[in-house]
Amino acid sequence: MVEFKDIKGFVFDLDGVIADTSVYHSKAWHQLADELGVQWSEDLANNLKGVSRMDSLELILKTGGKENDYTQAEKEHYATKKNTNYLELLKGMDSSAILPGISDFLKSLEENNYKLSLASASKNSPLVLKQLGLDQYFSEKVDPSTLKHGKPDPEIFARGAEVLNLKPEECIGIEDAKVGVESINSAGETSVGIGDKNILSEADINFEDTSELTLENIKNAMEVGAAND
Ligand code: B16
Ligand code: MG
Repeated sequence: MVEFKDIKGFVFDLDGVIADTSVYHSKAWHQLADELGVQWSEDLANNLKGVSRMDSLELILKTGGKENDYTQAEKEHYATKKNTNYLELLKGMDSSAILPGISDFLKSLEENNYKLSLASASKNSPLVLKQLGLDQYFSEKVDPSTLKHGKPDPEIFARGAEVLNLKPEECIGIEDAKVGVESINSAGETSVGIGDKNILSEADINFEDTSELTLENIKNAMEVGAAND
């Protein structure tokens, strides 16, 4: 594992890492799955994390064996419908949706002169950051509409390092989704997975929730990782 002293930047996922918005995404997809007659499950909800809007719809249709039942125009209609529901759920969201420990962690990164960027698959991320009052931390964002491939492809996290003018090995990527951890790893960055260790087993470092996300904990985990190399 890379040494902690060589880390210069942090590349953040948004939904499920910075904010509690993955529950809103899930709720909006669940509503749509019911409408389409596709059985909802916890596995499906987990598999949708970090996946782009259109790819999420495709995955839902495939799960229900309905992948050939709709035209492109109909799929676009349903994707837009999910987004309208999601935006409705976001109304009224404020800084109380920031996940535990995140505000302090961002402050400590700024105080210690780390560079920060955002690698969210969500086209709504600028709006969400504004609503949370955190946009001042993320002047550098990867625009997901400019990407050729979604997570687990390395493209989004590789770009997250590029926008900071850093090499991938100088960056730590933070994710709550399995596909996100895979994207960080294949981009050549150190991965921190937030959530279920069994699902995020490929992460270099795992924390159960965001309250464990501190520079001290990351430093310790990297030292343990290096000792085990
Ligand atoms: P939107 P992240 C991802 O954001 C979400 O995890 C995923 O559920 C959502 O479908 C995707 O963004 C696209 O979001 O429809 O708002 O463009 O986890 O990469 O921050
Ligand atoms: Mg996420």
